[in-house]
Amino acid sequence: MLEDQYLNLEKYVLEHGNQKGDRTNTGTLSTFGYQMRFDLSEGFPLLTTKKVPFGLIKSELLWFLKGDTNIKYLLEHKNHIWDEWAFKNWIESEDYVGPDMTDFGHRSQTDSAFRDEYRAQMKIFNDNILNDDDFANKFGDLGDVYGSQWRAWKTRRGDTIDQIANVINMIKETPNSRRMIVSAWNPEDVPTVALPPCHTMFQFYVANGKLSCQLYQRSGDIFLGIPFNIASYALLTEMIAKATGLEVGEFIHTIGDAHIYLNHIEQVKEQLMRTPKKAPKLIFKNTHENIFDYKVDDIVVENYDPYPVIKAPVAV
Ligand code: UFP
Repeated sequence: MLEDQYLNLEKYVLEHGNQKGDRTNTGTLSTFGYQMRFDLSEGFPLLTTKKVPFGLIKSELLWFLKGDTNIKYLLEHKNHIWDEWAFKNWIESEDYVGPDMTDFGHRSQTDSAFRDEYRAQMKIFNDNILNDDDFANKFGDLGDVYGSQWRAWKTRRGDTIDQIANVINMIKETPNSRRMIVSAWNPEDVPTVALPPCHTMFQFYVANGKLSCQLYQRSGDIFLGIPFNIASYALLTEMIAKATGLEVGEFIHTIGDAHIYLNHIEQVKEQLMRTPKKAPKLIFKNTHENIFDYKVDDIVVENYDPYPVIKAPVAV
């Protein structure tokens, strides 16, 4: 079963993980250097042992691929994954006149009166982004996040590099190349950005008419983050294989610090009691010659019949 790769990671870290503190003060069980291999010809690795929201994964990936860094596109697709990062820019600006939102991430998890206030301000923020272009330009843009790192990496010379277009060209023209890498990690930015890239770099490999992709992820929240990351990179591999006329090979997921937060342990155990079902199928309803032209409705998963979601707090 495709999904055993992931369930084995959960089991391994539960049994062998080091108890370790972390930036969020939640505490983790953690291991260093772990690899999963998903043979994409067997199906699409969207977990069935709990529901994973493919729609959010898809719109986020298309957003990255467009080189877009403004959350407006995400909000138009009802995707709120990146809201907090943009919201922070707004509440720390002079334009913000609402109630004090300092440390909203922690306070909204522990203080229910504050949570209501926070939700009300977030709603105002989202409405402004969607309805006011000037506001969206000012506060919706996240700067140097994946979209710009992938499609418009800034060079010292003052121009930009489109790493995705370059890697697609290389796959087509020099498929034996060992240099087909996209990097998001910029040491110059790391000290100042809010969240240094978790998916640090990925590399493609072509053999026997099949395209494989390996991701190096520096840090992975096994219960909440990794299921998203697996599906996102599997989708990216499928899209790039389509664009280059290749079959799909493997998605190889290598993780640096792979951790289960201590407040996710019960959820992980609950998930491990479930028997995985057959993996769903990824279907392209429309294909585009240009990978940057895809719309969310062009891609669907079929035969996805997961167990229900298991709720868990996000470490902030
Ligand atoms: N995280 C993921 N996947 C992601 C992402 C974040 O698992 O795609 F953006 C998790 C890993 C870690 C936290 O638990 O978010 C980032 O914290 P840190 O920067 O301290 O590693």
